Amino acid sequence: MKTRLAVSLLALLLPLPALAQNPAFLWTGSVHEDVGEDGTVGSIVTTTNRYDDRGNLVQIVTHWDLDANGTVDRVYMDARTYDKQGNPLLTVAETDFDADGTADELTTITYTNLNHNQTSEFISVDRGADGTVDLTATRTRTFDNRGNLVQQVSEYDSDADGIVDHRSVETWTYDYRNNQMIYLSGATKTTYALNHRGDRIFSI
Ligand SMILES: [Ca+2]
Ligand SMILES: [Ca+2]
Ligand SMILES: [Ca+2]
Repeated sequence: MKTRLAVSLLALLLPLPALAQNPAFLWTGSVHEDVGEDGTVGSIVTTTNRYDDRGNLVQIVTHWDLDANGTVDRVYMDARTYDKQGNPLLTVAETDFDADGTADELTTITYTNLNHNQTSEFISVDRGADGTVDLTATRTRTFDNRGNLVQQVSEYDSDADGIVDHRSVETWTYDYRNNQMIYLSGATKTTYALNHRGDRIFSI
């Protein structure tokens, strides 16, 4: 059930390219998670996405009613800014874990275009929203000439002391002749079959 909720949420949070052709608009959806075998609703998650007149997703607000009693128990909201080309510049997010109106965690993500095929994100998390950053991370992505992600390097400084504590490298290798894509992350290797458009369709 948790997996299904996560997948549904992901679908909600993804920008909607088709609708993004329109001028500024709001899009709201909710997910009802059924946890009981008796069919009772376990939790209700409502997400509202706001787009600007260029079709950029500029705000996400998510409300969790964890016990489905009609009272919101957790709130997440963020604000996103873009450059004129629609490239993301900054996301500022706050989570109010107990929905008392005071944010409990602040996250900022700064996006940088390193060059035409490389982007970088710097993430900082202030737990407790007390003004002291507790965790930072950097994520650098490299794309091929077709715009496919080929490498992602993530570095985590889990105590924000300036020293990286964990680093991971993920790679995606495309073999268009054999319609395959190979994903590598540490000791994990997964091979995917690609369809004629180059989209992954299943793991082999
Ligand atoms: Ca709070
Ligand atoms: Ca803090
Ligand atoms: Ca550290």
